[in-house]
Amino acid sequence: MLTQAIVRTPGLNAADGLTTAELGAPDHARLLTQHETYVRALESLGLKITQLDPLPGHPDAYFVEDTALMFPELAVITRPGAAARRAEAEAIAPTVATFRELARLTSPATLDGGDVLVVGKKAFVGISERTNAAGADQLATILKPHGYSVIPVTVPAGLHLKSSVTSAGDDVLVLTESLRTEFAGYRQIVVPHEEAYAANVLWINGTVLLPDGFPRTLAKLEGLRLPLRVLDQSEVQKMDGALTCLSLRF
Ligand code: CIR
Repeated sequence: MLTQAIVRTPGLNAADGLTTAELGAPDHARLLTQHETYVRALESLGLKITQLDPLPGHPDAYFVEDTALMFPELAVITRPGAAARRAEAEAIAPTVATFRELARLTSPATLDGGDVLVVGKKAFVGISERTNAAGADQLATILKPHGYSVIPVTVPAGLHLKSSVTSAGDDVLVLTESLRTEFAGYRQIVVPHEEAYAANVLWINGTVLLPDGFPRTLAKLEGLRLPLRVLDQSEVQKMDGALTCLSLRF
């Protein structure tokens, strides 16, 4: 059962963040509304919200997922792969430290939280433009005493591993076709090619949140017979962000 979430309000400079999306600049008012709707959705699913202020000079800082990994036993402060985002990790550390003992990744490791998918005691780590093998290795060393194994996975497309695979149940994964083999053994919901963005869903206390505008994925998820909530993520998507990126949940 998840009980807490840490989020950060998008700053006025959110349009200055990193992106490859080519969908235009986000509308700030709409971005704030979408963020607020997201936060209220988490709250309504039982999470107590810790909401941080925008971080001056760091337009991507509301993508808090990339800055820390939350486990029941400890938290890991990451070392984000984009140099422009690196200071975000130390900025969130004092807040995370109020909930968990901290471990830290150090140079030469780079790792974004968006590249880490934890399923039970397995941590799948995407090797991507942001996360390197040293990041996966350091994480494995930190997690080993707690009984987790780290499994590196080459990220096939998109920014992060969780751009292409997320959980929608204890052993249910929503994923793109390209990752089917890596995640053989799990029940799989494969998103259609043209709906690849919808592979990033958020499973919170038995409810699945998914982005608006992906009807074929929605129809497939209805087969899970779990409560579903559809959230408009249009402005977040313009900055290469998705549902999981916007919070740390634990
Ligand atoms: C970036 O490029 O770092 C941000 N504009 C988007 C980060 C999205 N984070 C995530 O998927 N976990």
